[in-house]
Amino acid sequence: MDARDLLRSVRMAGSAQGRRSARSAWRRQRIDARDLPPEARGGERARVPGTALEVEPLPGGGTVRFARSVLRVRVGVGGAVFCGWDGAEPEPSYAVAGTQKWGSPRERPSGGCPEADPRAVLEPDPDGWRVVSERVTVRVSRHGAVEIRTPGGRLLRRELPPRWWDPVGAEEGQGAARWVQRSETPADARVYGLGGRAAGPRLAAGTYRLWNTDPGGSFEPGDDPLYITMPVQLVVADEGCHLVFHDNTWDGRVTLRDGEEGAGSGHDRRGGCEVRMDGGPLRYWVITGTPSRVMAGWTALTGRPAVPPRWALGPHHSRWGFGSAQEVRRVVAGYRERGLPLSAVHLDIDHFDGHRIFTADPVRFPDLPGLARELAGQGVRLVSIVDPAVKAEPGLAAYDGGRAVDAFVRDARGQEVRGVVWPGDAVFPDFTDPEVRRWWGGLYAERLAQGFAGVWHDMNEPVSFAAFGDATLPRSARHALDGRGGDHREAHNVYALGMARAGYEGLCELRPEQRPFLFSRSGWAGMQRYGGSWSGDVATGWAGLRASLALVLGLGLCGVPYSGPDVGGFTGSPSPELYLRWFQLGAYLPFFRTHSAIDAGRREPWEFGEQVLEHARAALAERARLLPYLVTLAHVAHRTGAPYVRPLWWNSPGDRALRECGDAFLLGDSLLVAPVLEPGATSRAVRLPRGLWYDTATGEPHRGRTQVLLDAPLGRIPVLARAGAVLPVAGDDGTTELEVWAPRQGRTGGGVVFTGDPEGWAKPRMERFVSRWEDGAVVVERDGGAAPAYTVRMRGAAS
Ligand code: NBV
Repeated sequence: MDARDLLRSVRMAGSAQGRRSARSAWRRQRIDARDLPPEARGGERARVPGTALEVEPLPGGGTVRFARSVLRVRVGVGGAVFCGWDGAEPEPSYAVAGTQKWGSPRERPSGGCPEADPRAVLEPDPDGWRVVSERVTVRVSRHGAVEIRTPGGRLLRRELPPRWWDPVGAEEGQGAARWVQRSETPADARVYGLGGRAAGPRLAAGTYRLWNTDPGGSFEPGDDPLYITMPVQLVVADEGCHLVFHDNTWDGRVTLRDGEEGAGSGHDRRGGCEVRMDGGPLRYWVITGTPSRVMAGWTALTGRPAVPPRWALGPHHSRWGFGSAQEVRRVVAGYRERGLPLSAVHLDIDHFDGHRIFTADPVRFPDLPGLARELAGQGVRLVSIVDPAVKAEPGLAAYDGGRAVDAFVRDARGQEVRGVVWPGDAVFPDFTDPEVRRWWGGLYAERLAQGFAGVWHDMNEPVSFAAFGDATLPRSARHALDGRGGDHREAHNVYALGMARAGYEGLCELRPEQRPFLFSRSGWAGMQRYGGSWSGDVATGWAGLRASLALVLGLGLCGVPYSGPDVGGFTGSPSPELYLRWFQLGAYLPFFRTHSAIDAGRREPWEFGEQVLEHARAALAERARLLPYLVTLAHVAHRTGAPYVRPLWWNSPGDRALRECGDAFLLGDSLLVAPVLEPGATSRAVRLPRGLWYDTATGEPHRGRTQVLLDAPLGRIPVLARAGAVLPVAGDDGTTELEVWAPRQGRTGGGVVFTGDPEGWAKPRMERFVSRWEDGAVVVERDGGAAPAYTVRMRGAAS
């Protein structure tokens, strides 16, 4: 027990819940001591592949047999490289599940693992072997180093021979070996990703744990890991970009080391990465190319991001502790009376009956369907929190129903694992069991009947309160793992992914005509197939504001483009200025929601004085104006994997200064947003990517590749538009118009517009527009020459 644990247990000891948490923590420790295999660190033998003995060419590459292991290299059509050691294959995998086809929700995800590229074959090379394909060259040395090179031969990544520690007595490659894989990247490489990291988006040198964790209370940039960890890294370097994904769900650590350039001396020190896993297969994918190609490849492999219903791109208001339907009505009326748009209200755990999921408090929320109808009449949807833990209480429908299908996680001796969460003693559905997922998905019928339009998954790391130690299930707890069987060490990180799948598929089944709205606190690679995420309990403060953006950017680069923070922060009371700056940032992020803890201050825009209210009103109006653009970005993300919110280097990965930028972002192709993340600022500097950019407030043009100082009065944050951009916006009467920013003289520009079914599955319409100069004027036309069917608003000076 460390000091933090001790404090936690002392704090908890005073309450009944605290005593339960203490008991639960002891129970967890006892079960693990009894059922986990002994950690024989030191007793195990270390193993390296040894020298190559023979090769076998196979589709997409081949197999190299070493003295003490075997490596399969397989290049897929499209260029994704798979490397699997010790017989590891691409599937089964929780991440690789293929793209969701647009159309009927009944159409199950298909594809996933790409076909082997028939033209890519393993051939001898002076140092070993190589596989040459159109997009990438893979070289395998005689000792098991693997190099990933561009077709032109530039080195993107070198994976050194791995090392395993086989459990004593296990055959080589047959036991749950720990392993480590070191690699080198170019000296100038910068790394992004690894899930949701508060200190990002660029990941500084250091060690990052891969174990989904509720930090407890609230978090700041120094807290790591958080709710979503993923072994996905996007690496950006002058030589080119690549994504590497170690497809392994176990607990692990990634250590990054920055490279150093020898100032032309030729003595560069390469960047380094070490992946250390506690078990599970040693297999990884590498996808190379431009950032947009890489994200397209990644989401082709793990699934395209779900498109939220249109209303989910509007403003949401949430609070833990509305306390009653009356209070919900009061807040909604507050928005209405002030003429502020509101799309959805979220009900947290306090609307349940005694914190029991799939129930409603009969006194404080006596008629949820009625409330939902009333709000729907005002254009406001209701969203429900859903926690995975079920109160262990006979007579409770979710508990009895779960027991009937043997849904709950058991220990190695077959006893139901008891934890403690909000309702008290609780049990946990095993979402790695397909039958359990089906049963759980069916429970959402109750939420739909109560009138909820969407769901919010919380506490699914999963959390079981503990007075000390890891606040989750015992590591020895058993899971189905989709028929393979295993324990929580392997299932923990995909627990929330399975819950998301269960919820998503349940909603598709129950309400087939509508796209589900689902977002989840925890998750893993591939979670975008089912929905989005949010920051979790970000601490109220300027550091928390900065972390909010880091999380959205980082998750986007892991393939999860729909997310956003608790605007105003989860805890305490923000100053009016902090609240406003958070609100202004949130208005440009995909998921725009105010939310706070039960004991935190208010978050309604009118609670911070007249001036803040007026500025928040302007931010809401701009959000509403940009709604057609956000809808377009949601479809673009679904088609291509490109996140709505992108780092400034997205189109200029060679611009090294941009790689360090964590305080500005691109919203799609057309806009650059430079939020204010510091107190007292009325202007801010930003380095612009190449091209020409207009300040949307003043129309002033700014050259790219320079640093500019922009006005950022309290009333707005700087937003720039790319010269040539064509983007859809809502006109004053609500119809879609095209906003066109003049291209540079003699240049062209353009943009894409998606329109379509706001809530259903009908295929959207896509139109491409081109902007150019003709006889001293800017013209815009549809690809193919037709005039646009929209009103066109020209912006930006000719330059
Ligand atoms: O359900 C209560 C909260 C929720 O408001 C928050 O958004 C989640 O991140 N929840 C965590 C559980 C307890 C937090 C202390």
